[in-house]
Amino acid sequence: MSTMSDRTVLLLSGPNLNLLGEREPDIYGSATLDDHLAGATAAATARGLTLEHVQSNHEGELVDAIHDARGRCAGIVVNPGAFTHYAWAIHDALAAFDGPIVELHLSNPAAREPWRHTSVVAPVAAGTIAGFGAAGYRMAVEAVADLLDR
Ligand code: CA2
Repeated sequence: MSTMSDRTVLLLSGPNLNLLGEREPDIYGSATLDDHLAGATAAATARGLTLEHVQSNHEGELVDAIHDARGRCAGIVVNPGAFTHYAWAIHDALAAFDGPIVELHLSNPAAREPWRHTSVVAPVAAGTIAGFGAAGYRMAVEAVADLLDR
């Protein structure tokens, strides 16, 4: 039987985010995913939270990670990458998660190509942090912490 942790937060990173720091620094910055993880972990520790991280380029693996968080993690921060815009299986998995969910983007998809303006994750998230680059990782963890402390 799994044990619910009221202080563990899952950070989920979708496809291609493992390439951060290698290409497109003008859009996504020069920091690597490990750098963002370090920032998010520091923010989590400061709020008495433990951060877990899963990155995958595969939709089903992200769905599995969300299922694994059920009854075990208190909240989720998710940057679904391009899955944001069409992956209904991720929407459905998140809808079956009980705690607060914060959607996170480095860039501001609303200010980019029209196909990025739709998010299938937004309807199951408490809110979205987008366009603040690396600072968004700290802000998203803060947002989950605030929701948990309510
Ligand atoms: O702004 C974000 O965080 C995004 O979720 C990033 C996704 C994009 O499809 C979303 O619309 C917005 C793409 C991540 C791709 O990251 C790369 C990093 C380095 C090189 C190529 C892609």
